[in-house]
Amino acid sequence: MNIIGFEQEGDKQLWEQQCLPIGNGYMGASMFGGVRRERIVLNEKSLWAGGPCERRKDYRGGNKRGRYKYVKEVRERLAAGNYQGVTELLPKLTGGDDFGTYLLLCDAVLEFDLPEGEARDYLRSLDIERSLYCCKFTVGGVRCERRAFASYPDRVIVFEFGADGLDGKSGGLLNFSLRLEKTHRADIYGEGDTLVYSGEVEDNGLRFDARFKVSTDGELVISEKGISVRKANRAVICFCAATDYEMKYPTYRSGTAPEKITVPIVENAAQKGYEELYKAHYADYSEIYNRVSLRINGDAAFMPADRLLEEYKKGNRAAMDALETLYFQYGRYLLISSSRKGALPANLQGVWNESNTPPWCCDYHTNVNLQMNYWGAYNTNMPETALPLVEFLDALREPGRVTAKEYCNIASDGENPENGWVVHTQCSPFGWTAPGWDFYWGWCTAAAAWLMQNIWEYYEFTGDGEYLKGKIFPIMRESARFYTQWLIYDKRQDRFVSSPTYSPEHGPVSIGNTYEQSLIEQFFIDFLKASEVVGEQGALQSKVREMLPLLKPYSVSKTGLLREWFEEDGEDFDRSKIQKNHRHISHLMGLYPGKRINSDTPELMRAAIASMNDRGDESTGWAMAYRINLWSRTGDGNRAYKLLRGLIENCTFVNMWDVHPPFQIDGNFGASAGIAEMLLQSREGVIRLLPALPDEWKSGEFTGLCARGGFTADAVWHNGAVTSLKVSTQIGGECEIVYPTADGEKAVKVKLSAGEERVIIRL
Ligand code: FUC
Repeated sequence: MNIIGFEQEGDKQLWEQQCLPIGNGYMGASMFGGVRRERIVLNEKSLWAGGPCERRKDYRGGNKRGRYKYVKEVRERLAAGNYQGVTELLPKLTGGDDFGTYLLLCDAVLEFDLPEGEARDYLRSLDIERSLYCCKFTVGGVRCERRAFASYPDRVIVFEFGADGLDGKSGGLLNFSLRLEKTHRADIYGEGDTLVYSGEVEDNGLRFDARFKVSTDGELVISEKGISVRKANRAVICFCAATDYEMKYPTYRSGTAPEKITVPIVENAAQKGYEELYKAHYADYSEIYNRVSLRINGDAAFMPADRLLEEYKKGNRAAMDALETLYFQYGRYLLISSSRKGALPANLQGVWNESNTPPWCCDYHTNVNLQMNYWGAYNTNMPETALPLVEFLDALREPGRVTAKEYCNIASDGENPENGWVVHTQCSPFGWTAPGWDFYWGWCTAAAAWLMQNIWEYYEFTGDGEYLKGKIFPIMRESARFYTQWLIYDKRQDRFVSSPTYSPEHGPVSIGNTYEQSLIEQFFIDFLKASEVVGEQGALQSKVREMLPLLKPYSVSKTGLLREWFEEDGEDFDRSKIQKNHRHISHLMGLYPGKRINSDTPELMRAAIASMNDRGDESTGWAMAYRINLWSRTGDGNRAYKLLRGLIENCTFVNMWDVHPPFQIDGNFGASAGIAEMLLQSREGVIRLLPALPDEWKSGEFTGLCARGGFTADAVWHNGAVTSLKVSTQIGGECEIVYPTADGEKAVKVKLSAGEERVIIRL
């Protein structure tokens, strides 16, 4: 099933629960679908407060000067075992509080004049296969149909409104007005057939321009009050918004008036018209979306989303199959809709946001969330959705160098212009890379190492060596320079450590916690592989090779758990700061998304499983999604399924958005990636089919899931056994495929040339 639909009007105040989102990476619209009154929340992804501007001439991305002195002192005290003694210094290891926030563009409020009476046959739906929103109903002899989609190729959001007489004769029944609410400081005026909303963000003077260009067969009046359409059958509004933001340090301004972008876009779109625009949108969207299909057990009939969720909770199997496949594809829909090349990456809410004070500033959180947003990009066959992340990280290098200098004394200069960059727990489009304004959530030196995993995997899945060499590798190389200088040798622990460290977001301050050490270790492993691919060997690679075995991230506690803190079993260790069942489960990075803990490391795997049991199966949205992936990697499909079920039952709104609370989109993305991980995993040239299949998924089929090495698999299964299997590749290569059959596990080795596909089991 691929439709999220409602048969009743929802409460328009309950944005995070009721809206249906459409987007094209640059912009988003949240649709509520009212009969007489419609609220549309509009967003433009670069519309942020904060950053450099006239009134913040001294903006430095949150970086305070010369903080490395305190870091040095903290390191020395920690190394001497004086853990208590660092508390007074930690407030020095923080950034400023001039972070800024993602903003709402505005609300569009529409009022429709319709005959009296109750609306009938109401259906508001989001068809994620067609990437099309629709709201239709009849009232007092009038059939209304309103559609909307967000086109990436034409960079517009298109709204279509129609009204027809049920008698087939009467016309001119479409009468409505549109006005803007919750606007920023702006001029709002009519310009011919276009409503213009043009202004600037009060905080930083960021200029924006938004245009609603109307085509209608009725009477049209546009003024500063908004749009009025009378006696029409149909009206189409082409909407485009843009700002003068540019992802470029240090000014972050393009110098181009935003109307230079919006005017040609809406003119061009209006010329094309609805049908042609939709055709181009569908071609673009479906080319990505249709690469992957999934069916679990039988085919599912449509059920309204609220009922679907209710039936799910009751354990209705058909509803569960339907909702699980929907949830999987919805994650893909949301990423295609919120992360496309040319725009900023998906933030904590993708691109959708109804507030000027959204939770956590609706930012780029990098201690888990931004990474999780992109977990499904590769295995669910949409690598191009990750390109905005690569661009974003590339652009973070310059401001990240300032943080490296001020906090770590790792300076870039004329001789060493790319000597190391870093980012901590959060960042903004204005290159805010400093630690947060409180050490206990804000300090996270391994965030960049983790992000490197996200972009290295672009190569692992696509095999695009040119892109690796030209774009990804330079970012990785500069990170490698950073970490080789940041790590220090700790005599007592006999290893190279990151110090100080703080395991997100609980526990005491420590040296070389498992989170940091394991993320840096995975990064070093990946960096050496990347160096081989691009053919670069030198002093940096030698240094990484030398440090790698001395990172020693993992150890097992007295009670058989994977240690989150190296010092965990020591007498002085402050256990009071540990929160049992904490949502972050940061010591398991090596199990997922990393690859160091696996079936070839049984002792670590046992400890990891014990740790997951210790942490428990109840958590907040994204943390549930994380656990699905973790359990998948252990091969325990039933446990992964239990987490998926928990996520859907307890952490999902009726519009299928993930609840932290509040709404946070990483849980949607993480769960979608996790479902793929239950069906296919790949590591070191081995592809495993159905590695974590739950008992409930008796039969099913998928097409287009991706494996490392550039392979794609299609499979059908019955009673846990693969009954049909095809593998293909665009780039050619060798792999081993392991799959369950009715007579046990089978493994075959295949060697394919570029563009080849091989049927391994025919139906
Ligand atoms: C992580 C979580 C918080 C929140 C934030 C956006 O740091 O620990 O709870 O989800 O991201």
